[in-house]
Amino acid sequence: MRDAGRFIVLEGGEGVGKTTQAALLSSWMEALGVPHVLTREPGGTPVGEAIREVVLGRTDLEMPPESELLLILAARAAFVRDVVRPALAAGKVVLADRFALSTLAYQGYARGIDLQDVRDGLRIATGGLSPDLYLVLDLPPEEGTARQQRDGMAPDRIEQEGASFLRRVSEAYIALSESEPGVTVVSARGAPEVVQARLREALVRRFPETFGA
Ligand code: T5A
Repeated sequence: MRDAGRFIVLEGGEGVGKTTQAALLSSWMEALGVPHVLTREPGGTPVGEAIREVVLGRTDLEMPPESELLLILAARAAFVRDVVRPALAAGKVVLADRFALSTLAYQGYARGIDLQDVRDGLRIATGGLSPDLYLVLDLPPEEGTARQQRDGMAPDRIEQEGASFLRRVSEAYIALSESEPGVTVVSARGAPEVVQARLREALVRRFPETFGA
């Protein structure tokens, strides 16, 4: 078994293929013998999954942006304490579908909450823990929405915000990829296996000791 202890996060707007790619990366890590934990946010813990049901599942609820932010941060605190830190301490890779970049993009840029307030909340929730690498999957928002609609995926409470909100999210990821440390942008265009090859290449380049031949 290889020594791991890396925190890697897949990010991007709706329908870019994070879940699909996370599962493929997990299979690859399995084949390489890299010990890892595959997880998602909001969720990943009992507290997080319960909050996910409210934040995403309750399409009937109107919620102030600040309530949404604080619920997501509440889920994150449990996620960091109960999933991420123990796995890293055990020398595993944590492969997460979304983390703090989502909060900056959705609650900060797209909902319009002051970015410094979001960062202050993130510091409380994460205790200052940052991923070693964010892999941002880049796809025009209308293509992500088209993929979801083609495959009959019902929109959750946040996805229901519509096209202009999703465009702000997409623009936010472009801005964040330039301003935040540890972000690599990967094109999400093409078949899943083509996107997967790009992601693996990025991981081998960044962590040759963990993922190299
Ligand atoms: N949120 C989350 C916040 O607002 N703040 C936060 O801090 C956090 C952590 C998460 C929601 O919560 C919000 C953001 C989100 O709105 P989610 O269900 O996890 O909710 O939503 P997404 O992450 O957007 O998940 P989706 O399933 O909608 O998109 P994915 O995971 O990016 O895409 P995936 O893999 O499910 O693929 C979508 C469809 O496209 C197909 C798949 O088969 C699937 O049908 N597909 C492809 N089709 C063609 N070519 C490819 N290369 C394809 N790859 C996948």
